[in-house]
Order: sequence, then C-alpha cells, then structure tokens
Amino acid sequence: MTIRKIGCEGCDNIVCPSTKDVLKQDVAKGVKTAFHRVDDRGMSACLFGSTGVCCRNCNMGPCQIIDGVAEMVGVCGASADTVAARNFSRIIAAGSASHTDHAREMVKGFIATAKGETQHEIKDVAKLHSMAKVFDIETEGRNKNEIALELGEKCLAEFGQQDGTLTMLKRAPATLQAAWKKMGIEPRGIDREVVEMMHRTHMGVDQDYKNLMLQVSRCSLADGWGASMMSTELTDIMFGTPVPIRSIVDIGVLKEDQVNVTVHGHEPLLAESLCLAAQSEDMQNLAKKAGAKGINLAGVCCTGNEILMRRGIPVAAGFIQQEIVLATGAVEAMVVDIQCIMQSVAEVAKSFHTDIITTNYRAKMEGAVHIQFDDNNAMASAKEILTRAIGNFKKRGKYYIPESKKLDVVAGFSHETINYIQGGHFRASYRPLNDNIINGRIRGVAAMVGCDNYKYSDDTHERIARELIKNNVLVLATGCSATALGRAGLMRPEAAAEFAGPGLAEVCETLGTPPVLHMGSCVDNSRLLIAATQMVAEGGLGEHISDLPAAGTSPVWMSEKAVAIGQYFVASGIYVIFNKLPITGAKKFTKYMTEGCEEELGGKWDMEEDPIKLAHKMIKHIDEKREALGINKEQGRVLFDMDMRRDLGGGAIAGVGCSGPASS
Ligand code: XCC
Ligand code: SF4
Repeated sequence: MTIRKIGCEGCDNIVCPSTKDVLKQDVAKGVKTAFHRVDDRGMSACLFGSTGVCCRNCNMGPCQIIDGVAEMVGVCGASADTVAARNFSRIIAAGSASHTDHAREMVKGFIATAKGETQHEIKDVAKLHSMAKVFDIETEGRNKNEIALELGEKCLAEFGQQDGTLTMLKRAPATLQAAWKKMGIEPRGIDREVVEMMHRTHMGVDQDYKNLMLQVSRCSLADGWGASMMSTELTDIMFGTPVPIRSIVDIGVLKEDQVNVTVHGHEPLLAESLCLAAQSEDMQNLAKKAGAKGINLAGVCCTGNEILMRRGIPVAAGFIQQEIVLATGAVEAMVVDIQCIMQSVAEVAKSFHTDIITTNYRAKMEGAVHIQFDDNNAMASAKEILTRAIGNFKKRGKYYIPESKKLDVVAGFSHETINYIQGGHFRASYRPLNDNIINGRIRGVAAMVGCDNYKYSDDTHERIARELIKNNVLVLATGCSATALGRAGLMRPEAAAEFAGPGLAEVCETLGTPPVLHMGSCVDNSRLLIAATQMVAEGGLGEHISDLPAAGTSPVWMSEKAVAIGQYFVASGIYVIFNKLPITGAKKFTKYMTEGCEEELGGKWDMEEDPIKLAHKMIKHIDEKREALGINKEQGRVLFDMDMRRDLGGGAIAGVGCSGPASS
C-alpha cells in the first residue's frame, strides 16, 4: 500500500486531527511514539519472516526457506508450505490462547459473582435463562444465582474438557455443524485444541499443511464458538447486555478539572470495579480534597469498548493512540491489565506525572507500579488504584487536551439490540434486515474487526468503511477498528445521510441507526457469529453462513488474536480479507488458503493492501453471493412510506434519528 504522506513532520501516517494536534504541542515534544519508531528503526521487515518461511522451531535452524529452490529447504527437509503452515498455526494458537485465557478469567469472575463473592450481580436474567437452555440447565424453581453458578461451572469445565464437543457449537446452523463433524474439526475442549496445535507444530510432527489446517480451524473454533462466545455471553449476563447508548470517542474526552484515569487492556472485571469505585462517596471526596471536580474514567483499546458498550463511558483512544493519550500530560494514571499494552507506555509516562499501573500477575512491566487486582476484594483493589491516581492530580504539570475534536457515537449494538431495533419487543427479528438485503436496499454486510497498526495510515478503516457504506454495505465493527470508525464520525446516526448510499441511508434513517454499528470488543466477534446464524435462520438468504452476502476484514491487523478471529470466520463460512498474511512465501499453502479451503469450509482468505481495492473485493464477493441467491437485480429506489416506517420503527433508539422516542 502507498502510505499517504499527509501527516505532520515525522509522523507520516497520521490523519487523525487530535493525534496530530497533541503531537505538535510543546508538552508532547520529546515523546517518542511507535510512529517515530517505525521510521527510526531503519530496517525493513525481514522478507522470510514476513512471508512466513523462517522456521526456528528447532536448534538446527533457524532455517530460511525459499520455495522452489531445492537447496533452500529446512535442515530437516521441511518445505516452504510446511513451515508457513506451521508458523500460521502458531499464530492461531497464540491468538486463541489469548482470547481463551481472558475468557477463563471472566468465567471465574462470573462464578465468584454467582456465589456472591464480588460486588457485581447477575443483571441480565433473560440472557441467563437462554444460556441455561443452551447448557441444559434446569431453571424451574431456582434462583438466578443457583442457575448462574451451574452455568459458570459448566463453562469452566469446557476449558479442560478432553472429549466430546463444546456446547456452544450447537448454536451454529445445522449445516455448519454437519460440515465440521464431517471434517472432524469440532473442538473437544478449549485448552486441548491450543495444546494440540502447539504439539503438532513441534519439529517433526505434522508436516502436511492441509492436515495442519484442520487443527487450525478446530483451534480457532474453540476460540470463536467456545471461549470468546462464553466470555461475551457471561459478561453480558453479569454486567448487562449492551443496548444503544450515546457517548464520545477521542482523546478530547479527558477532562481538565478531573482526575483522568484511563483503563487499558481487555478484561472488563477490572474496569467495571473501577467504575463502581469511582462513583463511591469516599473516592469522590478524596478527589475533591485533591482539588479535582471528580474522577474521569476513559477507556483505551478493548477495555474501552467493553465499558463504552455497557456503560457509555467515553473511549479516549484505540491501540494506535495509547502513547498519544499519555502525551497530553493530562492522565493521572493509566491502569492496564492484559494484551495490546505497548511496553513504551512506561517510557512515555516517565516524562509526566502519570503512573502506569499494572494490575495482573500475568502482565507486569518494568517502570510500572504493580497493584494486584484481587477479584475477591475488587473494591479494595480498585480504591487503592484510584487513590494513587488522585494523589497524582496535584502533580500535573503542563498539559494539553484537544477538546474540540471529539465526536459523538452511538454504540451498544449487541446481537439482541439489532434484533430488537428491527421489530420492537414484540416482533424482535432479523426479518427486516433480511428483507432489506433481499430487496437490495442493503447490498450486504461487512464485518470490520481488529486492530490499528502504525505501519499504515490511521484513516485506513475510515476509507474502507466509507467506500462500503457508500455502496450500501452495512458495516458491523468491533475492537480498535470500531474506535477508529467512531473517531471518524461514522457511528453517528447522521453519518447515514452524509456518507451512505441511498438504500442503506434510508434504512438507517428509518431505524435511527448509524451506518456503522459498534458491536463491541475483540471477544465480542462471537456476536457476529450469532448474527450471521440468525440471518440464515430467518430465511431467504440461503442455507449456510457461506451463502450470505457478507464478508469480513481486519484491514490493518497487528495482533495474533485478529488472525484467530479471521480463521474462525473462515471456518464458519465467511470470506475474510486482510491487508496481508505471513504465508505468501509458500505457493501451494497460499493457494490453499485463498482458494482450496473454500470447498470444505465455505469461507476463504484473501489479501489486499490498498484500502479502496480491499473494499471493492468485499463488495465483489457480496455481489457474487447475491447473484448466487438470485437477488442481484437492480432495484429502483423504493421510498419508505409512513406505513413502512411505522412497521419498522417499533424499536428505534430513543432520541436518536428520525423515528423519535422508542414506543416501549
Ligand atoms: Fe488489541 Fe483488543 Fe487489536 Fe485493539 S483490536 S489492537 S487486539 S485491543 Ni481486538
Ligand atoms: Fe530448520 Fe526444520 Fe528445525 Fe525448522 S524444524 S528450524 S526447518 S531444521
């Protein structure tokens, strides 16, 4: 991809106004960010590594392989295809392990909550009952905590389960379940699949790339339809299933006169406890005593998405802005737990009064303060953290908050919300979405997931999403890509009229939704699996997820987790396109991933670095699916008359869009 050189001096990939604004202030002088390091390193990425053909799985290597050159196979004889497939497998194992270890903590927190050992409660009883049904748990005559305890314990057991299949798999379309069974890739136990993946990629074990890819799918399914799905559902039950909520996204959410605490990482247990503690009278009083008007919590990365979705707490930054938010000099503490926390934040914080507070024994960092977050004494841990942040308020020196640039978002589009807004309480269904796809107002659905990446321009997500919605493709976003799209103003309902094609704009205006829907954090991609399943079940769009006019992308991924997500989408029948994947040094393997696997899985991988071309590859795929379904006819613009609006408007978002207040 050609990177657009339009940023400020020394930061070529920056388009975001507030990032640019902060970086040019005096207070940020001397702050080195990843943007600078990308330039400073002075070395381009190793060709063998970036194309997947460097093997260091044993001490006879590392071996760099050149496909087709007889002398350049591994010392053990490993071919380019084997090495690339093994490396890809290990990415999937690491990505799945990260999601599943996060999920395990959430399940354990859920069990502790069911036992009454935390300050949280079982909030969404309706969802508890629907999950109890999935897990064959008796609900008659039992209180919510008893049911929750059994559910939590059954979920926890699936991590160490050795045989059988994961329970959530049965939520998938029957056709997909049958395909997995036929291929022998139904996950047996969550941890088992990760361990087996690591074993099979050890020197001298599985040396058949196609056979390895079966385990790759099984491992990723244990993530998507297993651990991640458990995490999303149990977190919803405990903290509430998201409903549409207005908030703001940008560095400008920091407040001049308050103690700014950013919460960065992934597990919402910590963030939820901080939210509760920040509202407590003693913490509020302590903040006032320190001369602040209060405590301002703001999210970073997926923790940000979790508390935005459920509480409407503003998001200060996505992955790509974690250093910039510190460079404002206005953050008293950045509290971190696990995943996507750059080691550089400790270095940046040194220039300011800011404390980086690590809270998880699994993730410590030199230069940070460690305050262990104790699940069983969460309030005390949270207060200790906040007390430290409040103590820093008086030490704040020069700072700069780019206040004018923050943008509104409407977030909170869980699968349940999408269901509801289309039909209200009584007729909740995906029927209107399917109908609007069939009648052509909506061309198809695109999932945009995953990270930001300093090697690419920070408006890449925006450019792709604008191209998609202009072409009437509804965009569902999660993770840092959702934050990026929020920052770009695409999660305001008004964005439909401003940027969407006429058909999509009409549907969005009628429902009062933005053309880009925020569906949550990285683990919440499981919501997309359920949404796709629901679209198949609703009828009219084929028998399989692979029949849907839908596509997925993580256009500037950086984390191994994003690849695991991509793979479980592919193994669920979805066409997934990334900017690039480290597989291209192996010809047969690449061909298999981008073509061959479609026959078995229904989904396949693709690659494209140019944002606009990437969007059009997604659109082309969507059109091909429409063609196969026989719905790809040119549609004249059908305006909604009042009856149609009334029909659709039952669940419109209160105070949002043209439908006025919700009728419920
Ligand atoms: Fe990390 Fe989840 Fe990627 Fe953002 S999107 S950079 S993984 S925080 Ni999931
Ligand atoms: Fe080289 Fe084979 Fe060892 Fe890999 S496993 S480092 S290809 S000898």
